[in-house]
Amino acid sequence: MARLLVTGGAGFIGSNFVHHVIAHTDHTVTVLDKLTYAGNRASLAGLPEDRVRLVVGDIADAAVVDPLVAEADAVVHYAAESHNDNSLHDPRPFLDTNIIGTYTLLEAARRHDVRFHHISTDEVYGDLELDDPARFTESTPYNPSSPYSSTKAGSDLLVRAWVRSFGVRATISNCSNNYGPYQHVEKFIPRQITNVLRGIRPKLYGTGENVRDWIHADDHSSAVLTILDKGEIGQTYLIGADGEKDNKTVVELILQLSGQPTDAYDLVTDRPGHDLRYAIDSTKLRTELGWVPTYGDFESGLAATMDWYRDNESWWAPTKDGVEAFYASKGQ
Ligand code: NAD
Ligand code: TDX
Repeated sequence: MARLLVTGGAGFIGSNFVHHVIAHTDHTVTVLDKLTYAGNRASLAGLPEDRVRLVVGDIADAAVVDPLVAEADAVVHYAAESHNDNSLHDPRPFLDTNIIGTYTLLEAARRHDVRFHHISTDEVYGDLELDDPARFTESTPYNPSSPYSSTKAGSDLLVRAWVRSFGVRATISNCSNNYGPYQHVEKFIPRQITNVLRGIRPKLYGTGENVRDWIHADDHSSAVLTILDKGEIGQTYLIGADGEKDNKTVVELILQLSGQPTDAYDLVTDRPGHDLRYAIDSTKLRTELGWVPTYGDFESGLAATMDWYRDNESWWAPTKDGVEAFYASKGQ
């Protein structure tokens, strides 16, 4: 049994991780979350109160962070400003949370010699051509494109420096695009699912050719637990489940599963600097630590996610109109 401090545990992937930990281990969890527009207490509803505690606070506030890190056996650091489109509109919160917040946590982990796992993204590697047979590996050079991905790259480099210079016991994982329950409706898959539920046509940026490598959030969680358990200090592990799909194919699948014509979508203004393709080679995690994903079939995982949004309208409805108004103001 371990005491985990999970930052950003009221967000999409963090809350999926907390549910996974409660279901599959006997660990206790303290969630540290600022409850920004992306955090939601309701994502932690139903979890046992004797095993999960929510502390509302900022990871960049050392006075809040220090005692929580001191009492933990391990920190699992999910908290971030996470949306590329927002980072193009207003980059400042990305620097404050992703850079200064990570620095603040690392200093506390260093002071109290606490095991640290840093959650990051494949976007730090930039993008690949559509016809490139290559996939990202742990040795691909960093080449981020957006304010979001550059601050995530910066946070990864801080973790590496704190390992090398100060002996912090840290690991890093860079994961591909996640889907599943509790994802904010600003993101691609929930935006299109809830559009269809509301009778709005799905919106594809540009030509819809861009490729993302989809993994179910629950598989991301099992990978992170595997790294916490067996990962080698100082190492980086890429997490992916061989789920490459272009955006048009995903929208057509959502429409088909909803019983709608598969061409009932709109092409809208492209994202500036839009990364073309991401693809992960997760051989290291699979061969060295023995991790395997369980959601092999994207279509059934997507159908289950669509059911979740249909059954949980009260979770997403309060944010939907504001998100659509923001996109409409940008022609998206
Ligand atoms: P999210 O935006 O859904 O959740 C982020 C959470 O962090 C929210 O609960 C928010 O309230 C909290 N938060 C933000 N700023 C904070 C601060 N200063 N102090 C405390 N809490 C704060 O994000 P997500 O999609 O769940 O992503 C979680 C992590 O996973 C991020 O580090 C992201 O870079 C990484 N990641 C995401 C994906 C993906 O597909 N979404 C893929 C790979 C990696
Ligand atoms: O309405 C849309 N239409 C559209 O075509 C939206 C919101 C997005 N898109 C496209 C842009 C991307 O090619 O869909 C793809 C996925 O977009 P997002 O959900 O915004 O994800 P992405 O930019 O790929 O980043 C995600 O994966 C990596 C997460 O948001 C990041 O936090 C993570 O690091």
